[in-house]
Amino acid sequence: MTGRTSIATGILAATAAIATSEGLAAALNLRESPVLALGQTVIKLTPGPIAEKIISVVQHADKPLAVTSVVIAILLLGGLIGAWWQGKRLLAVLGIVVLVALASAAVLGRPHGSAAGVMVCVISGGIVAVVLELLQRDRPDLSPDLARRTFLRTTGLVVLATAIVGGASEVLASRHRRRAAVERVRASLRLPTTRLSAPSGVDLGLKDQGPWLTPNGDFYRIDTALSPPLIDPTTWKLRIHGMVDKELTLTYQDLIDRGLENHWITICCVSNEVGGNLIGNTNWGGVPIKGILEEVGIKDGADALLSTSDDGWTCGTPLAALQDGRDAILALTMNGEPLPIAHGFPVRQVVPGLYGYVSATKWVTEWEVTRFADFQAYWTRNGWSERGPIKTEARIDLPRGDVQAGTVTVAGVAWQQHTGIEGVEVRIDGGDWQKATLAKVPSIDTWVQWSWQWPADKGDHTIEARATNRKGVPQTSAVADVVPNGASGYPAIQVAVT
Ligand SMILES: Nc1nc2c(c(=O)[nH]1)N[C@H]1C(S)=C(S)[C@@H](COP(=O)(O)O)O[C@H]1N2
Ligand SMILES: [Mo]
Repeated sequence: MTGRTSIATGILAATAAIATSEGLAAALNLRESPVLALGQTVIKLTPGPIAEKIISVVQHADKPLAVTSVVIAILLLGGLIGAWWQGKRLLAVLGIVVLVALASAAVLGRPHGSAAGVMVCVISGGIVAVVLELLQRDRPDLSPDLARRTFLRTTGLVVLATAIVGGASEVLASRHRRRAAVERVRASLRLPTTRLSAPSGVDLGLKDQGPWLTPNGDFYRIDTALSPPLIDPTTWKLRIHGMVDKELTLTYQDLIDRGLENHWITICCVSNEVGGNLIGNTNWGGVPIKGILEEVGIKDGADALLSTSDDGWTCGTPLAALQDGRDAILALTMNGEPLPIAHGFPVRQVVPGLYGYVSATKWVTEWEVTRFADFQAYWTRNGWSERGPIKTEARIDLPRGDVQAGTVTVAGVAWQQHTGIEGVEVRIDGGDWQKATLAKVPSIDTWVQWSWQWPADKGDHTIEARATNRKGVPQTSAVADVVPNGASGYPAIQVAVT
């Protein structure tokens, strides 16, 4: 067998092992296959600034990218194992052991990892050996021609079996069934909430500018979940413990019984570049967090709420922001409907004035009242700041593309949730700042749309904007990267006027 053929058989053996592991994971109803668990581990171990660069380049393809890189790594290792199988058996076996060990560690490191998952890894490792033995076995008893045909037939059978098992496992994967079941429950919920329409005057109604009220389907999504947690609200619980006078466990019905408040709140990601669109505004229906904290009683010295999601993501929120009376809520609804699964169904946190990574835990299941000195949350461990108050920012949405000389509408949004925006100014080619007109807002917790009529001359021009908050402080011109606590600097666009 040539070196190239033995590498190819190794890649095929690895493919068969992946198909087997996916098939077993589906048959055993595992929450996650080993490949998914490995992908999650890659996401978790990627250092923050690197993760940030990757997200900024590949945008929402970050999740497929994590899975693809895991699959490619497994196939490469498979190729090596195939090359070693005949001459360096010990190395080849060691390669399989390493693969099984890494996959098992990834499975066990996940919140719902189990012994069954490890068994799937072991069996799949065995498949690599079985396939290599089948395909690379020496057949001195056969004529070269017959040996070749036998090899091709066996290879064909392995490919076929791999395709069938892989295809079936994708169809049968338990997450599809569980997702359908959770979607059915979600659709049947009748929550005591009203669908608010945007208050009058908030939307300038300009063509090509996004609406003030972001539709759920257009709302940005940021999280570390390769496949979102699928939670039945009837079994959902929030366990509250730590530095509290009395522990408390809340059910979905408990929250409904407390009554849902609706609040307009804009949420924003710390990874939003200047001018970026990782920001959205909607009305959230939920239960005030402040009252729940009062009920459990906070012990002296506590300054943080460490929240954990069903998928093991963690978030540290300053208690002060949850107790100072702002509309921090445990949200059940988004724009009048139960939270979409991707946005945290059944329950998530929403806190005006803080970036999502320190406040907006989706699929939340556990609260520990504690001290910042005693823990590090997911993104803090990865290089982001411990606390993430939102910076004053403006974004320019219009004009899009080149325009004709004359009066041109320049427009955008500006925000600093829970401080509010007092004014926005625009300047052309570094000239004087000109006051833009602001639309209305229902509170200081949302973004505000702004516009300015520009008498545009022919030529290439740079448009910049800056917002000033309601404390009278203009946004900084200092350019900062999104790491460690959010981007800053004036948004700018280049326009050719013809
Ligand atoms: N469970 C969980 N919650 C999470 C995250 C996550 O990765 N996992 N990401 C946070 C971040 S960084 C942001 S910006 C917001 C985004 O919420 P959205 O996807 O509903 O827009 O969710 C927050 N809540
Ligand atoms: Mo974020």
